[in-house]
Amino acid sequence: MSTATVVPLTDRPAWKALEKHFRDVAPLHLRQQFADDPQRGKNLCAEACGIYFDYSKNRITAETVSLLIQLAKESGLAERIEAMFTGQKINVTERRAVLHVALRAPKGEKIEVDGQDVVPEVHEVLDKMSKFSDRVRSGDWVGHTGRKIKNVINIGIGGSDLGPEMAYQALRYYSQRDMTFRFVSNVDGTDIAEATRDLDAEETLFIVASKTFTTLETLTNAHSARKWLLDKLGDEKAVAKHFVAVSTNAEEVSKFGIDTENMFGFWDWVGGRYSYDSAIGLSLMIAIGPEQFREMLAGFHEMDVHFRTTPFEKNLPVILGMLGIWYNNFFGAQTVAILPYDQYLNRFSSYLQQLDMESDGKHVDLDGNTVNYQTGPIVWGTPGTNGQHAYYQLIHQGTKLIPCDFIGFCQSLNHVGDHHDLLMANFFAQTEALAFGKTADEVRADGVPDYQIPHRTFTGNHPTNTILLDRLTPAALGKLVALYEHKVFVQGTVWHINSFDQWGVELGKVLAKRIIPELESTSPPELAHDSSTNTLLTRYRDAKEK
Ligand code: G6Q
Repeated sequence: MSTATVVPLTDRPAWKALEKHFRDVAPLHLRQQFADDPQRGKNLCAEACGIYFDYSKNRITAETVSLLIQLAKESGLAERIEAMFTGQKINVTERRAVLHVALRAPKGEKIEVDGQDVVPEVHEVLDKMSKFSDRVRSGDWVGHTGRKIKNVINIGIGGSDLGPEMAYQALRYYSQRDMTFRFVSNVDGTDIAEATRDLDAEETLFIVASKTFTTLETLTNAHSARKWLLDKLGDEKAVAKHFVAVSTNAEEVSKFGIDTENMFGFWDWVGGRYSYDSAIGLSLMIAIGPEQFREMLAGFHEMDVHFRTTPFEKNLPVILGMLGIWYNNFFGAQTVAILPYDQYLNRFSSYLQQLDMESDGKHVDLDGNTVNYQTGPIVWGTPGTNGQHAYYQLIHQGTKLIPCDFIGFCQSLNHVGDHHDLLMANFFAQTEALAFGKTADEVRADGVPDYQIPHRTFTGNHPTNTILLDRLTPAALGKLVALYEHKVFVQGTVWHINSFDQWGVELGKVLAKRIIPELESTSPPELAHDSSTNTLLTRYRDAKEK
């Protein structure tokens, strides 16, 4: 797709209009805006796919929204959406299509890459995963000594770890409870040691999940897992029953000793951080079963259709993405907090951190020019209410502007006393307090002594989005993840960057290689780094020998 036709971001008419408009809107207070328009809380809302999205507590007016939508249009967003959904090679630096949406396309839909429909292949792999998952869950697939598999350990890192782990945690309620699922990613030996120490090798299945099957951390962990297994079972043949792989690299899988019959494939048009709904989600499928996995895919697909077909004014990923642009590029906000009020979503912010920061953490545009505006924000957060007793202080009373996404559910999956009402009372109270604050007069009226008044005053006017769903189901998770995937895409499109490469990650994959022999060799080569690195390496080598 040609990228040359897009006007540079800061020259687009809507951008210029937004710069001017910002000067009018920045001084407005949400307290006043809600007082002026009693219907604001109903007007600045959108609802689709079972997601109620209230964006009224943002520092915007109706005009802001229409200018942001105008900017999305001037950025060629409609064309880019079509380019992605029709398999054009929009990942220009790797010359690849970007088709995570094909992973959840229903049978019969046609999506072509280089003239070939990829949807049948997607379903072939899904069917193979389903058969395998059913066999493991039912006890038909047994370990080398004939015992049922009770433990599944996914070995992967980055996109091959964060997605499956986040989704397993999120959907744990729906998982097979007599099985144990663990996720090993860190090359720190502690990770694999702790994951295996209390498990019986005869009942343990390892899934080695690596798109390239060359990633140092994953292969090191996989080899250590293999050794652990063989030490316990003492027979090379055991590997076939206790190891399967998820990869695009059959040759390396087979070199490792895994029968490629037990390999689940995917494709170069699936980016690591967009891959947990492919075979990379095999551990999740074993946990929740094929049927619920497919329900999750249907949820993803519903959001895909919404994103592709809904006018921007009502389009959830578009509105969410453009509000992010408003704070990032006009208010100068550096970060976004993702605050799910659901314990099952305890890994959701970390997952989104990779999705967003690896995708839009770029400083050159699609044409290779250094950008003269801010791109991807720092994404962080933890589940509520824990954060309230930790860092919310800074959000309420610090000097930084931190836009927050509050995510909550009307129904709890675990009915324990009145916990859910208490949780959600906090959820609603926080966005209210952040928006409206507490004036000095209000504080004084509470009888607070004068010397404390400035300290106990809350300026308010802190922007939040509220994303409210009925219940955390597999489909709901799919919708939420797709919402954020597309939000990231919307922003990447406006910034005119490639959201689908990750050269910064590739750098990490080669950097350590030079140092490994310097640490491990018995006759190490002379150190030729800078004086800091040389001294640190020498200190490490000396201390290690002691
Ligand atoms: C994701 C990144 C990165 C990748 C890991 C693991 O988009 O590319 O996080 O997923 O580096 O790579 P492999 O799956 O190839 O082991």
